[in-house]
Amino acid sequence: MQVKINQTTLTLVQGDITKEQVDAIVNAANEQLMGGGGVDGAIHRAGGPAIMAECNEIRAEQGGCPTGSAVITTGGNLPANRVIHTVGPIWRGGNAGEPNLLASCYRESLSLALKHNIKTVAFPSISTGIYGYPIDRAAGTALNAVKEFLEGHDGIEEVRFVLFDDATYAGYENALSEMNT
Ligand code: AR6
Repeated sequence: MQVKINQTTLTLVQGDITKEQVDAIVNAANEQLMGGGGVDGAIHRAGGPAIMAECNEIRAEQGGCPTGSAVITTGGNLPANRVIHTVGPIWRGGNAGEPNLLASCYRESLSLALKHNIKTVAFPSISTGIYGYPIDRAAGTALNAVKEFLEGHDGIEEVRFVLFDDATYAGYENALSEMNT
């Protein structure tokens, strides 16, 4: 599924983000940038140790990456040149600021992409795995945050959501169909 927002193409695909041929892929990381399971584990496995080496440097310099913010490293051996690491909120029922923090992940990642002249960027579904964010709610928040950002900023050619399983893809497809694009 694909729509156009200003000059940017917004695409939904199902697949493994580590295989994507884009300038940067986004990682759903943790605040310590220590690696883990889910898409984080897959990215470090596929990209090799150069990614963790840069995460270690960032941790030494600034102590990690607070929830809702983003940092950038090399893509190591990945097809993508860069990895943008962002930290989604852990779902605590929805009244602990989760939607704002999740939206901030997308905004901060796209700001960082623009700053680094990245033209094509792929996102996973941040927070909806180990962090337990319900897919339907996350999909609406994610797509709205990206749409709002793209309405205010030119320079990114494509934002691609790479959704791992059927249920996640369906959740994003529904949310995008319901949006005014
Ligand atoms: N490509 C695309 N999406 C994937 C892939 C992949 N290769 N592998 C998993 N997903 P999660 P979170 C999907 O748990 O909820 C880690 O331990 C997955 O099916 O990766 O933000 C970190 O270190 C789900 O739809 O991220 C943190 O501690 C989505 O990616 C914590 O998990 C996100 O699931 C972050 O949890």
